[in-house]
Amino acid sequence: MANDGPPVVSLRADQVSGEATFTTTFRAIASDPDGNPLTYAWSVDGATDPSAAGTTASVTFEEAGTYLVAVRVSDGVHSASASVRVDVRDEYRPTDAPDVLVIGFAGRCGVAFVQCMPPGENRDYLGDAPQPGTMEAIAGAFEQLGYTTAAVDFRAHVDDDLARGFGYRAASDLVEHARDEWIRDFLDPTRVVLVAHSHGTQFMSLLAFDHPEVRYEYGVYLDAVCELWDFDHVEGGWFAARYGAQANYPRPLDVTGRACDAISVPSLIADQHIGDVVPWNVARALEVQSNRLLGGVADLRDNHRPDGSSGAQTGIATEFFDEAHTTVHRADSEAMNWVVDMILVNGFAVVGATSDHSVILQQRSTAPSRSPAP
Ligand SMILES: [Ca+2]
Ligand SMILES: [Ca+2]
Ligand SMILES: [Ca+2]
Repeated sequence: MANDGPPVVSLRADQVSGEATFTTTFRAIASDPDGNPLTYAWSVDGATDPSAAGTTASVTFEEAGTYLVAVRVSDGVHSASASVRVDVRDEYRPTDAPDVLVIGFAGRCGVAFVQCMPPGENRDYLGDAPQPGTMEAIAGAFEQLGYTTAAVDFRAHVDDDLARGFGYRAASDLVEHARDEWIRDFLDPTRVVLVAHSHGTQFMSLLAFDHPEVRYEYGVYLDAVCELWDFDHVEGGWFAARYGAQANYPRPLDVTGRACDAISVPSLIADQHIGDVVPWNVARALEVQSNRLLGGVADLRDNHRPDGSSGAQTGIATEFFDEAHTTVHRADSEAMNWVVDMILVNGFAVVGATSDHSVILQQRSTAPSRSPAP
């Protein structure tokens, strides 16, 4: 068979621009004046795509950028090429990322759960159902507002325990994953909400201080207490020995893991518990304080911002005179009903706003009835 002339080729694509992730099918339309049999070689930005060898190729675009998809057709002697430019945007988070990520920290066992040896046996009880059902109640509030949610709860402990749940390190990893994959600079970032009970509030606050690059829509402080914290985490360097590399973190804890007199706040004489200082990247705090009168443990300090401001600057605080430390985190408590109600009333502030003082925050001493989503 004669082979005097080169082949001719043109390239068609069913999509040449769009939001990642998407897959485009490319189709080479080729002919040869001599009728020679043709072979096809495909490339993306000059790199050969070995998975495509025929007249069509499928390419999946996962990252933003401009790509040149080319096909080279050969009749064995001569060849011809054609290419198509593909423009890929990535302005929106992946479709499998939730609207709202709720991160919870349980408190110390031995108070809410008596049959254990704290802190080693602390466990992630906030996700237990039906009681206390804390995570489900918070996530349910956002679902009632029409958002998809993912809720993950952690124990008041640095490290993971297969039997008792994940600890602070895993929560930090989760925040970094959300930041890199679900938030980034997307126009519809996943919103992050924090909730913690008792000792867990120190870890929750630590997480927010540790990741100032992440915005947290709410911090729900359910009776933040520090009693026995030093006994658990400081004496003997127990916390420090397990934390490691603390000098690399901008956290307010000192090297011994002291959380309960860690932050100096202007206008307050005593150094504050980190669980009583709401960092600026937590948009709104919902602070619950339990019954102080009937004995036992309670949050005795109102929350402040790092500059000493309080009140509407932080969000809202309410004391529940009828409820104890061991019940304020239960889904059926007056306190949790109030928390859910505040979320339903206020929803989210506008993304990108650095501060928002327009929220509806009412001081209440008793729980309101549930109101429907606005
Ligand atoms: Ca030819
Ligand atoms: Ca995307
Ligand atoms: Ca407090």
